[in-house]
Formats: sequence, structure tokens, C-alpha cells
Amino acid sequence: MDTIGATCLLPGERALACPQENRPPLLDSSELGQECLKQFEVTRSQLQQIQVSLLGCMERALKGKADSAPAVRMLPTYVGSVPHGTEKGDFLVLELGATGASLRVLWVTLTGTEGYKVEPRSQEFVIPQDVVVGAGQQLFDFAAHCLSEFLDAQPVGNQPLQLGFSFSFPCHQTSLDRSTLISWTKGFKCSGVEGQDVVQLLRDAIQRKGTYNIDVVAVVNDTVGTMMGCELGAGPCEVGLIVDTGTNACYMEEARHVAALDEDRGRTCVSVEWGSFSDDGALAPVLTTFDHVLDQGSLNPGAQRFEKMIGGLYLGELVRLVLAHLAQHGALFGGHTSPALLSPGSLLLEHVAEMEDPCNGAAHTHTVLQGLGVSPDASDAELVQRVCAAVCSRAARLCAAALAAVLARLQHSREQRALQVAVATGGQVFERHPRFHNILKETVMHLAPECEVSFIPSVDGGGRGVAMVTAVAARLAAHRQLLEETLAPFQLNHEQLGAVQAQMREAMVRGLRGEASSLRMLPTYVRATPDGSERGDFLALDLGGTNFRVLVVHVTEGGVQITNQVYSIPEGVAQGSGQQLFDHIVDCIVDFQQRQGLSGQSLPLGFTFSFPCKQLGLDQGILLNWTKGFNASDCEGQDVVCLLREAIRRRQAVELNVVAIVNDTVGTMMSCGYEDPRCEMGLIVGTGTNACYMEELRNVTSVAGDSGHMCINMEWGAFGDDGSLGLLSTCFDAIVDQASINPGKQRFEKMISGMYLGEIVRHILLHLTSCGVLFRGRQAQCLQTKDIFKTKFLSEIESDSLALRQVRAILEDLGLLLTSDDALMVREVCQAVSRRAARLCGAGVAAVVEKIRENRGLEVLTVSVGVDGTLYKMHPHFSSLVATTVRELAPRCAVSFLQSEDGSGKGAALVTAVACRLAQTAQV
Ligand code: 0WK
Ligand code: BGC
Ligand code: BGC
Repeated sequence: MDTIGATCLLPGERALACPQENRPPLLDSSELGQECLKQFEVTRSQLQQIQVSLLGCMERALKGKADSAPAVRMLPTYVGSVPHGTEKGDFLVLELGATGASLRVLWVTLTGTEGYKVEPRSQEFVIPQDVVVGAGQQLFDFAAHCLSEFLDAQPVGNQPLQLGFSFSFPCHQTSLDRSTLISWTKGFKCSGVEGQDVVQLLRDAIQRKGTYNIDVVAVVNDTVGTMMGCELGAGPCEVGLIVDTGTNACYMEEARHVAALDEDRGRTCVSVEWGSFSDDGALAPVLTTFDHVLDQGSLNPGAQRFEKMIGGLYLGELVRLVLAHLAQHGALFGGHTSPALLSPGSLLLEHVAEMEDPCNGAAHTHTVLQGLGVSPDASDAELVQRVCAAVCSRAARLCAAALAAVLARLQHSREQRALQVAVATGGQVFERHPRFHNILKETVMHLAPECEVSFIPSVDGGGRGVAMVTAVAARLAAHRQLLEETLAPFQLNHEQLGAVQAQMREAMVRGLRGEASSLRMLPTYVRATPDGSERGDFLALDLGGTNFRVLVVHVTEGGVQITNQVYSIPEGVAQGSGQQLFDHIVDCIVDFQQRQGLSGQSLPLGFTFSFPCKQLGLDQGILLNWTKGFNASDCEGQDVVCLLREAIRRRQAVELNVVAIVNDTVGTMMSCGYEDPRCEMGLIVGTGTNACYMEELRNVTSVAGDSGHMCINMEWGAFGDDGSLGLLSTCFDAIVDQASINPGKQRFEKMISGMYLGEIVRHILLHLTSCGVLFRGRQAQCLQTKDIFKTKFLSEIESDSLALRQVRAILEDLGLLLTSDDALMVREVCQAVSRRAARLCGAGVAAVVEKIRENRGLEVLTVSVGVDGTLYKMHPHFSSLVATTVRELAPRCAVSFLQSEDGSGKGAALVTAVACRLAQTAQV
């Protein structure tokens, strides 16, 4: 190739001189030089336009409004909590991609003591070019090999090692240890990696290598490592800026502004990925022909245009292209070129930095140019230095415009005009280029005058920062493991649920036979579900749930009309004397009658009394024991209908005709049975839990008769009181039971119902706090209070429509100081506890419907279950989990669940109506 005077075009280079017809008059060599230098000048207004345009792109991307190929990606990094400073331990760090075709392995010891630092041990490995552009597996195997080689020299033994992976390429991260590569940059082009989770690829390679037990716990962008590694003395840096082979920045954004995250509090680190900024409007005026040539000659033409004007991988090449152009047009080296001058990549960043060295730049320039096979004279060297300066100044100024856009974003995000911020900087261009840092600083001051910016050079290239993130990730991973271990006993599998179903079935049979069983299987003397012929007006009482209600129920041809009044049962009355309780009940009835103009009328009354009663008849019920926080004295062992009648007598001038006492499960079954005759089971999951169903009378040994049916109140809340649930019971269940007013009793209820789930959650939260997993290990006073964590919180916290922010609001209203990680974990605890409750309840229902099916020797049973109870009705997932579990465990039963609209008061009135109808026919 003749290099004197002949013009040869570089690959992909367009003739710089424009075509004959509009070719400007030929420039002499010095003018040509000037013209080239001029191309790299960027005016202040152009910088401001770039700043504004980049800011616009950032804000659109944050809102998730960016188009398919966003100019900048604004990628969440899942780094939210800045280091506590308490992080300690030894961490491995693997850096790939920050400084070109090399990777670095570091051993970082975090002391957890402010100001006391242990120098990291590190080793750099050059990545062979064929690996940089080869198969992805080869690259990750190379990384695993380097890790192993590095560790061979370290006293590690076979302790598990935690590794932070600094991977400096644009990635979609979905957690601290899951990150998918979007596209390679900076000369990397390995196949089979884009679109893949790079953490998994590294884990697989380490597995294949099989030499050390390394757990990759975090993947971090190099800008994040640089920001996190910034010395705490200076106060946490909130921006990380890298100008190395490539360039990028990250910063701490208000989490609520990141649409991709379901967050509203706190800050989260966002990697801007400004290397891909390419707003033609803003960049076109500053892009030179040399930029286009460089881009066309790169591995990723059209991509990372902004980076290719700033990154250290490209600055040398830009200078070379200008020098080659000037030489070919006789403006340099007397028009002489050389193969080296004409070959891409022959001029590197360090060459440019040397040539710009304020002291020995001129000498270095001669050395570098001779190295390229050209012999410069003094004016050549001077022009070459000016070309270097032009190219690098532009890079620094463009970088400053981008940083100014980030500062403007911080001002918007913090709603602050004056901003004080520390920017951690890292990368060879910063470290090697003599003037880059100052030009950047000055330009930022011009473009963001209201921002007070301190630049903190990263001490070790971000290795410590990556270790910090790894420590945070390791802490979170350890917390997650502790959380999973704590919640594992709440995850009941099919076998365990099948065992509960079978045990309940056996207990049912034993209970029906009057043998020892934790299921009392109490006959209710309700022999049929309503047949629609019931008529009349009835009073009904509904005691035992969240609310005590008095109702008047009108049963007519046209249907059932109900008027009811809710009254409270103060704890002092529920746990006072029986006389006090029943006098209070009668007071409410009298108040209701007065309000409804029923005073003096003696309507038949049905009493829904939701506690275990041994019934001797429809209107006789001996209270076996209180449950659900009731504990009125002198009632257990008594006929509660008598207790009510005595209270009525004590309140003279009141006429009430107590006809029936029913359990709320029976009332609910009857109430739903009135609408759907296939309803033969009643289920309550509220303050307490229980079920009843229509059993074949022949199976009820305590009641005479072999034909027909009898509704049996199972009192399944007591299931397991014989210890048969011991294997499933957790330490938290034991704590809740011990703290209850009836320890050892109602064990099944205490794993399922609303009165207890909140308490189970509270004790799990206390345990996780004591392990340091929650609330930074600080025990919250509010959580020490019994019953402060209401079961309704579970229903609210688990609602899908509730964003994490609302979960935090509920917990903060409780007085908890928490992070989003805490809120996420509290939600998981609630889910585990309520899921177990629903699954156990489902196993119980499956046991009952299977019994009914076998009772009737049916292949398939179609049956409905009437259900009531706040937990079942209000919890977002409880009912569907119960139905799913029943389908799994009783596939030969088609079960529909009918939510009772009118509560069991209506059912009690219907039972009373049936009793009255039977009594009338008996009199006839
Ligand atoms: C409403 C019924 C009542 C039952 C209650 C159970 O009318 O008989 O006791 O549901 O649900 P809780 O109010 O305990 O949530
Ligand atoms: C990558 C960034 C990285 C930057 C600096 C860019 O090419 O896309 O992820 O932070 O280089 O290394
Ligand atoms: C009682 C049952 C009642 C259930 C639901 C349990 O505590 O023992 O009689 O049906 O709660 O209210």
C-alpha cells in the first residue's frame, strides 16, 4: 500500500471530502487540521441539549414509557439498602468486563468496623481474544478457571465462599442474584449469553470446574460497585460513574419513581446505561465522520453510540482515525502513513493519555508515533497532541452533560433545587487521563451550577463496593434461608394433608360410636334441612362469633325477611359470671324488641349458641366447655337454654319462647339449605372453626333410630386435642396455645381460625426479629403486645391488589419501622400461616364429604357446603385454597361452597320453624 500522497479509505470509511460538485475548496494542511479539531468542539448549548434530552429519556424509561429500544434503559439493580457498615466477612469478587479483555478476582475482607480496612488481595487475568468473541460457555469456564487458580493461592480450605459478580454490561435484573444480559458492549461478543441469566451461567461453570464451593450471591454492575465502595467517611455516595473501556452511571433513585418496581418508600439504585444514548436530535450535531467510521468498524454498529464517543476503548481509535485521515490528506507526517497507523486498534487509551501528559506529553507523542511507524516533526507532534486533547475533551464534556442530566434527575426526584451529592468515580480514563477529570468537573459546574458535587475516586475499582453488595445479598440470602426454614413446617404436602383427612375420619367414626375421640360428634336433633314449607315470625339470637346479634326473621311464601341488630359482648361479660352474660343477652333482646316494636310479643326463639353443647333435644344444650375467648363462670355443664330462660325470668314482664338451640354451623347449613337442598354440611371459619353435616342416623349410636339422618355438630375445633396433630404443630402453635385461656384445647381451631392466626404470625415475626432477619433485629415494642397483629391484617396484607407500599402502611400504622424487604417477608409469613389454615380446613371438609359419599355408597357425591365466618369471607385466598384442597383429597365429591348471606340467625329461625311445624302436626 503506497502511503505517500495516495488517498486510501479505511474499512467502512466514507470519503471525508464531499463529492466534486459541492466539495469545498481544498483546505491546506493546517486548515484541514483545524477543520478536524473543530469537529470535536461541542458548544455549551449542544451540551445542554444533550443534558435535557438525556434527562427526558431517563424519565420516560423510569415510567416504563420508553419505546421498544429505549435510548437509556434505567435498569433497577435491586440494591436498595446502602451498607449498614456492619457488614463483615470474607467475600470473593469476580469482575468481568469493566476494564476490557481482562477479569479480576478479589478476596475482600469486610471488618464491619468503620475506618478499619483490610487490603483486598486480587489477581488480574487477561481474557484471550478468541474467548472474548467465542462461545459463552468458554468465557464462563475461563472465569471459573481463574477463580480456581486464584483460590489455589489463598488459605481457603473447603469453607463455602460467597461471591459477588461484577458484570459490567446492560442486564435486566430481577433480584440481587438473577440478571439477564441484554446485549454485549465494549468488544465482547460471546455467543449464547444474550437473553440468559449470567449468574446461572457462572454457577454452572463453577459447578463444572468443581474445585471450590462457591455460592454466587449477587451480581452487580461496575457502577454500583464503585458507588457502594465509596468511603463512608465522605458520607454515602449516591452516584457511581465509570469511564473505563465503556462508560455508564448509576444513582440512588426514589423507589416510587421506578415503575418496574412495586415500591414506594426508600431509594433504589438504578443503572442508567447511558452508553446507548442516541437521540439523533441531540447527538447528530456532535457526531463526526470519524465517529461514524469507528461505529461501522465496531462489533456492534449503531449501538452504544454515546459510549463510543467517551469510552476508553474508543478514544485511541478516534484519535487514530483522525491522524490517518490527516496523514492521508497530507496534513500530517508529510502525507506518510504506515500499516500500524492504518490498522484499527493500534492506538490505545494509554497512548493518548501519555501524549496528553502535561509534563512529558511531547516526548511521549514522538515515542508513540514512532511506535506506529511514522516519523513526526514538531508541528506534527503538536497537532497530534491537539487531536488527542480535542477527542478527550469532547469525551469529558459529553460525559459531564450526561452526569448533569443525572444530577437534574436527582433534583427532580428529591424535589430539591440545591443538591449536595457525592459521586464515586472509577475507570482507567479517570485514573490515566491527566485532564479528563478536571474538564468533567468544570463542565458539570457550568451545566449544573446549583449542584454541589464532590467526586470521590474509587480506591479499588469498586471491588470493596461489590463485596458490600455481596455482604448485603449474603445477609438477605441468609435471612431468606432462615425465613424458609422457619416457614417450612407450615408448608403441608399432599401426604400430610391426606393423613389429617384419614385421622379426622377415624376420629369421626370413634366419636359417633361414643368412643374416645377428640371429635365429640354431637347430635343436634336437626333431622332434616328446610323443605321450603316453613312459615312464621321468629326471634333469633346469634352468639359466639365476632358480633352478638338479635334478629327477627319473617318466613313467608315469598321468602325470608330478616331485621337484625348487632350488640357487643364486652370481654368483661364474656369472661364474667354466667348470670351476668345471660342478663346482658336478655337486655339486648329487650332493647331489640323495643326498637322493633315487638315488646310483649312472645315469638318462638331460635338461639344460635356457637360453643360445644351436648344436646339432649332441640331446646336442651349442655355447654361442654367455652371456647374463643369466652369463659363465663357457672355455665359449663349447664343447659344454656335454662340459663337463658332463668335470665328471662329474672327480667320480669318479658315473654320469650325458646324453642331451639343450634350451633352456628347448623344454623349456617340450614340457612344455605333453604336456598339449595343439596346443602348438607355447615362450615364456620371465623373467630373459631367448626363443621356439621347430615349423618345417617344408624351411625349415631347415642340417638335411637336406624333410618333417616341427624345433623352432627363435629366440634372439629378440638380435633387433635389428643395429640394426634402433634407432628404438624410448630413451636409457634405451642406458644399461642400456652398463652390462650384454654391451653391444650381446640388445637385444630388454633391452627386455623381468626382468633389465632394473627397471634401465630406475631410470634413468627418476633422469632425472625430475634434472628436478625426482620426489622434489623430490633424488637419492636408494639409486637410484644398480645393480639396486636389482627387476623384481618393477614387478609389485607395478602390481597393481590395491595402493593407492597400498602403492606408497609399497615405495618407502619402498627408502629413498625421496616424496609421493603421486611414488608415482603411479613407478607410471606402471613401467606404461609393462612395457607396452612386453609389446607387443614380443606382436609377436614374432604374427610366429611368422603364420609357422606361412603355412607351413601355413592360413586360420586354432589353436595353443597354452607359457609360463614369472617376469615373465610374476607381472606383473599382462603376459600379457593379450601376448595382446591378438597378437590385434591376428595376427587369423587363435587363440592360447592355457598357463602351464607344472612348468617346462622336465619338458620336458627328455620330450625325453630321446623320444630314449630313438627310440634303443630304432632298436636293435630
Ligand atoms: C356469622 C354467623 C355466626 C357465626 C359467625 C362466625 O351468623 O353464627 O358464629 O359468622 O364468624 P365470625 O363472626 O366468628 O368471624
Ligand atoms: C456497559 C455498562 C457498564 C459500562 C462501564 C457499558 O458498556 O453497558 O453496564 O457499566 O460499560 O463498564
Ligand atoms: C366452637 C363451635 C363453633 C365454632 C365456630 C368453636 O370455638 O366450639 O361450637 O361452631 O367455634 O364459631
